[in-house]
Amino acid sequence: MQETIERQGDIVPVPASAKEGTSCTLEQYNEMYARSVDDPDGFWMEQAERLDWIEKPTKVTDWSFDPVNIKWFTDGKLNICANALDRHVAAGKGDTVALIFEPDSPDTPDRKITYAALLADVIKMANTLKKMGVKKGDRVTIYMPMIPEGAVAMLACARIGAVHSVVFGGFSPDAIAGRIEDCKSDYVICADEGLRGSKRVPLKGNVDEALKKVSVKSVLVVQHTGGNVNMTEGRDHWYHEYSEGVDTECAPEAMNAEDPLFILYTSGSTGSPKGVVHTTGGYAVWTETTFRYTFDYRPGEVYWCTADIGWVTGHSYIVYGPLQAGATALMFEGVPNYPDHDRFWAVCDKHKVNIFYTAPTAIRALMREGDAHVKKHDLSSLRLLGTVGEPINPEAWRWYYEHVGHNNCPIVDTWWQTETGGHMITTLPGAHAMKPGSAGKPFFGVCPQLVDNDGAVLEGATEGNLCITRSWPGQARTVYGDHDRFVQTYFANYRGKYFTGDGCRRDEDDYYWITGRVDDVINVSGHRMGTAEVESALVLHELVAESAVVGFPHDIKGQGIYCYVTLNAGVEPDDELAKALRNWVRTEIGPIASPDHIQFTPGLPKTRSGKIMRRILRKIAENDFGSLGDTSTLADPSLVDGLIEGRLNR
Ligand code: 6R9
Repeated sequence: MQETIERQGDIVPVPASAKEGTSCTLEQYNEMYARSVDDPDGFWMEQAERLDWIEKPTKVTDWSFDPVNIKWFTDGKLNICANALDRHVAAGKGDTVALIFEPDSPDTPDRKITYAALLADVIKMANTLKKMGVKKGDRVTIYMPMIPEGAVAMLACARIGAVHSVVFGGFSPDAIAGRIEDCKSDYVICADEGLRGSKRVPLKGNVDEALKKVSVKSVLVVQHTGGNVNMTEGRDHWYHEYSEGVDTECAPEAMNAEDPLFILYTSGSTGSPKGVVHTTGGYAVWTETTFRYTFDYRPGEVYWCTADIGWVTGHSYIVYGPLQAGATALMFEGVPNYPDHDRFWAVCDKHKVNIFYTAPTAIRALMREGDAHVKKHDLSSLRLLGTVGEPINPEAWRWYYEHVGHNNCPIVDTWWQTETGGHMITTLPGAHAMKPGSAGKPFFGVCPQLVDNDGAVLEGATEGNLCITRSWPGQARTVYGDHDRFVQTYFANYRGKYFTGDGCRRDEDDYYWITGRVDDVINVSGHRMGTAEVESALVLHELVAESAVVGFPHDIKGQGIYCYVTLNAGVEPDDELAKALRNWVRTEIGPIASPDHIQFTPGLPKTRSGKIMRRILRKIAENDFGSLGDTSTLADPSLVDGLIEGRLNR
């Protein structure tokens, strides 16, 4: 029966349906949160007990933010793949469906893979990797579409102690090459092609291109579409052939809690993407615990996270979180608008999805298509909704709540980052009233703090830079090969604290509202992008002298990419060149980095010491000309009028 929710101003109370049978009421949250900060050792040991340890840790917390040295469960040994699969099979849950695979086309049959079958698949892949020469500690690059074999590849690496580095299937050959080179990976797992909205993505072709720049020992190719690909003798192996006859047993490697599990590249405000390193024990406990409490998962439920395994959300909340919790997770290969704009809802209806987790950009795009697409399908199975990746505007929140969640599904707005491994700030469905647009409350063990630009701590209802003052189990430990960069990026701005790079407001009820990045990182459709990366790609073009890239508000994407470009002397700008530059960035980085606007300018506004005044460029891109602030320190203040004129012309 549909519940009517009484709205109290901006507060939406916990729906009665969410209180029933919840694993965490408000009283429990308060009690557990207090314990998690008063007695972290006891609290986290208790959470860790849900997992199988090969050697139980005797030590829980062991960290410092000054100097930076982060360790959890230091003397414990475990294998996360065994916790995701073997543990459930041993407990008699082998017949429970682990993954439901919904292919790109609704006409292609779906697949349901039980825990026992998934374990067999992972063992086969693990032994194939061993046959290829992969050893504990080796880095393996995974470049796969959203098919179960992507998850199988990750779990197989984890099983044998290899460190995976998943590269999102939308990234370019250059981006793959850079990541292979940075982590010195000798092995690649890819598919022949991917499918997205009936279009084929040449995954193996892109790997071949990348391998013209860097070399690896072997490439394992999973046959998916059956499309034509080139195989290099001696280097490339078809998975279905090479795996023939491998052993059907493979004991999971005993990993130290602090052995690296994976590297995932993410954008920062400067330089090339950083290889964020997560280790085994803390990450395992963090993803299992956050999955369990944030989604209040109940046995038998179908859970669907629409992220790609190439992002951290896919790592933590398609693969490691749900599988360690023994859940049934849906994996979708396609896109929200193929064959039509109702695909998400058709899939929810078809598989009777109970928990649905997606990004605000997708909600906004689908909202724009109208309610009819939602109404066509029976969404009564939905019990809980979630969002991640960027702030959600209250209008999109309300639409999601009313039209998708039929006014009785709690929405969890989960704030977290690649570096945090899992959820950090979110309401818990059975415990907290919701405020549309606010992520809510800190998760167990998370101690947020707001500081001003000088690092002074701000108390009460206020707004500032979001820091976290204590370590949590799922925290990233380092940047691959560059610990100093890790320290400089996250711990140098405010000594002794982890700085998130986000701005945040805390209201009178101690709810947290993320306001967006305060550094030169932009968030395009929930994807993090360093403006510096787009700038470096642009200046690689032979006609470009200089560029400055900023974000601007975009109705669907949240933020769009605005590029100011100065051409070499004598080169005349025109629309053709703008188009060429757009394509150039797409090929250099990938389609997610496509510029929305290119504005040519004879020069960039700089201070006399040569620093680009980004504040001014941001305001102009936002069409906010009234508050440009002080422009008198510019070397050439007259440039600004030309920039405004250029903006008005587009
Ligand atoms: C999980 C993920 C992290 C950045 C983060 C913040 C933004 C993520 C958010 C959110 C507001 C939320 N972000 N979740 N902002 N509300 N619920 O997205 O990781 O790709 O590393 O991005 O995304 O700005 O700093 P990642």
